[in-house]
Amino acid sequence: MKVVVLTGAGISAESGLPTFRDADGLWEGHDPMAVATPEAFADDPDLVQRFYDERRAALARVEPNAAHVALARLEERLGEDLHLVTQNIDDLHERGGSTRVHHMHGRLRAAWCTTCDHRHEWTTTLVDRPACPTCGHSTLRPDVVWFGEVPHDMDAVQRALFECDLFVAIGTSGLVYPAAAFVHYAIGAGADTLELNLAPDPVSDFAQVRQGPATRTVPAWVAEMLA
Ligand code: BJW
Repeated sequence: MKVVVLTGAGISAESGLPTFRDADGLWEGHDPMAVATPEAFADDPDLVQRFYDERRAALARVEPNAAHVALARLEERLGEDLHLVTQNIDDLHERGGSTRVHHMHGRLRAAWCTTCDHRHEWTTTLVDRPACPTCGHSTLRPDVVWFGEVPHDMDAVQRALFECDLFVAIGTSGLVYPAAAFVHYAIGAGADTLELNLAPDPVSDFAQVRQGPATRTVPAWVAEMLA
């Protein structure tokens, strides 16, 4: 069986990383969504760099949870028949044991040089304008996808969606495109669809919806898949 799993911020919430739209308030007086744009970066680069520097530091303090680990077990069983696509920029899937993850919105632990276009693994800060290890210019930004930018790996993800038998969305509000449209691609391909969410949208396009925290619903679903 070919399976595509899409994850969102909800899968990492129980590891201690805040979601976007459930977040209880503002970051330094700013809506996190308003900071995640190229316009915000052009207007106030220090503010945006600090936002990502703080999240990069927070990532070092958290651990993958039972939902990340369960998906790694599913990969062990399904191999290349599983495509794990995440909107998250954290690395909790990898630290939970997954080895093939499509990071469609980029990665927090990577920096992209807008001068020479090289990407570098990055675990420290960017607000202090470090030099790019390749070209020496101080033009590194977080290697993440903001509104209006093109998500990564879309050809591979779309191919997987058109071929899948089952599409599962975990912990995402389904408000941001193109990820929000994946369920429709999968339905068009004749796939079964399942949503796992703490508070699913009452009007859902998914054939089946299971409500609950990811650390409960994901291991339970994976156990069914492995049975
Ligand atoms: C739990 C839980 C628990 C909590 N257990 N569950 C008008 C119409 C249609 C589209 C557009 C439009 N105007 C503009 C667009 C396009 C735009 C867009 O979608 N805008 C919308 C606002 C409408 N999209 C883009 O610009 C994208 N690019 C694009 O479309 O390019 C064109 C193109 C596409 C394809 C091929 C070629 C070209 C880019 C979007 C980039 C989004 N970037 C961000 C920031 C990334 C960096 C960062 O992390 O800071 O990505 S925004 C933010 O939202 C982040 C997330 O990945 C993304 C999705 O959020 P997510 O994961 O769903 O989180 P939440 O907080 O919304 O939801 C959490 C969920 O978890 C909730 O449902 C909870 O219930 C649940 N939950 N605890 C289980 N314990």
